[in-house]
Formats: sequence, C-alpha cells, structure tokens
Amino acid sequence: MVVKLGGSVITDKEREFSIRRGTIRRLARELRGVKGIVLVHGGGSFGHPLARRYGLTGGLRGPEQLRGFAEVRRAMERLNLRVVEELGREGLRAVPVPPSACCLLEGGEVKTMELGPVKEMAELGLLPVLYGDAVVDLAQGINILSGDKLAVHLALRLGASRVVVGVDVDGVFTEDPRRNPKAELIKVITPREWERMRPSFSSRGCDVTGGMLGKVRELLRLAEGGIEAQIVNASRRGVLRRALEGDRSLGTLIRG
Ligand code: IP8
Repeated sequence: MVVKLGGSVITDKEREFSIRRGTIRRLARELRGVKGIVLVHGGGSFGHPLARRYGLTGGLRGPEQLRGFAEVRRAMERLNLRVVEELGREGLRAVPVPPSACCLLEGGEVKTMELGPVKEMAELGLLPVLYGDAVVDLAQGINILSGDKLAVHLALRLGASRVVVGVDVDGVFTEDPRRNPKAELIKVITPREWERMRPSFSSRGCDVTGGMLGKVRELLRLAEGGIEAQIVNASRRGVLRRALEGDRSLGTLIRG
C-alpha cells in the first residue's frame, strides 16, 4: 500500500519551514503495525514557496533556477529528516529515501526510477519515506516532482493494492469547502465522470503542483491500472487508520 501525506497535513502551509510535530506523531501512531507500506509526503511550507520563488516548474532558464533547485533539495531533505525522526520516535522503522537521487524526469513525467532499494526495504519490514522533490528533467533541465505523481508511479510500478492520500479536508468537494459552505463532498470519482463534473478547485496557501485538481488528475491514472485511491482527511484523528484498515466510507474514492 502506498500512503501519501499531504504537505498541508504535516506542515503549516501559511508559515514557511514549520512542521506540525504533534500531527506527525499522531499519524505515526496510526501507521504503527500496518505492514507493507511505502510512505510519501508532500512539500508543504518547505517545498512550495521556494519552488515558486525560483520558478522551478518552468524548467531551467538560468543560474537562479539552479540555486533554487539546490535550496529546494536542501529544504526537502530537512523536512524529510524531521518527518522520519518523529516517525522513528513512535517506533516506526522509517528510512529517508531522496527521490532526486534515484529518479529522472522527462517533461515533468517520471522517465526512470530505481525502485529496487525501496522494494527490498519494504519487504524487509522497513518503512521507506519518499517525498515530492526537485528532480533533474532530461527535457527541461530541472523540475518539481509532486508527491502525488511519485505516489502514483510507485503504486503502478510496485503493484500496490491501494493508495491512501491524507489531506486536510474531508475529500474532494464540488467547490472549495473553505470558501463555499454549500460545497458537496464527492464520494466516488471515476475517469468518465470526472470529465463531466470537473469542478473548479483551488488550494490554500502556496501550491506549485496543482492543488486538489492536480491530485485527482494524477490519481485517475491509477484507476486505469486497476488500483483504487482514497483521499481522506488525515488532519482528523483516527481517519487515516480507519482508511488503512479498509473503511471505504471515508473521504473520496477514485476508481475505474
Ligand atoms: O507537495 C511538491 O510535492 P507535493 C514538492 O506533493 C515540492 O505537491 C518540492 C514543491
């Protein structure tokens, strides 16, 4: 099973470089005892503001982007280390795995990724923890690989049974639930319906990888591979655990 924890859950997206330590510890306890997980986390207030400042999603245009690439990489390493340390304090055998060191992109899509170590670690009973990252792009020089895109790639390549995505809202809504109280939760999304109903989304704070719209677009690729995804509110106590235990009544299911 691939589990993605959104940057808005594990960091405060309104304040640069701030983690939600208590939330990470609670999520660690919810993950405890669940076997065969590969974990991915987002960039939150460590990755997105820097990536936007240096315009990294537009590819390499000059030395400024190279500097930005290095800064984003270091910031993401810092976030990842803090996450795995908190997970470790709750007894998880969490191991940092930097995507930029085992992955190449082409036009923003994963071109090659060495997955042997991740697979073997998971089989040994370790918890590999990857993340959205700044990655070399063979067509554009550099790019941002979102944690969602990475989670989808991992799930398809590793033959995951499911993907659970933890965010800070109750699932996918017809409109932004923070702006419109009449927004309705969408329980199930299939590729065919999505084209028809694609609502307008936006995400709070700064998100260079497309917010909820980008998330759903990526996760729909899993449906084609026969893998179900579930977007749940990991900011609510116990919800991630219930989803991991198979409760499909929570949040939004994305399936074929
Ligand atoms: O938060 C993007 O990953 P995401 C990571 O999963 C960076 O979209 C470095 C902005």
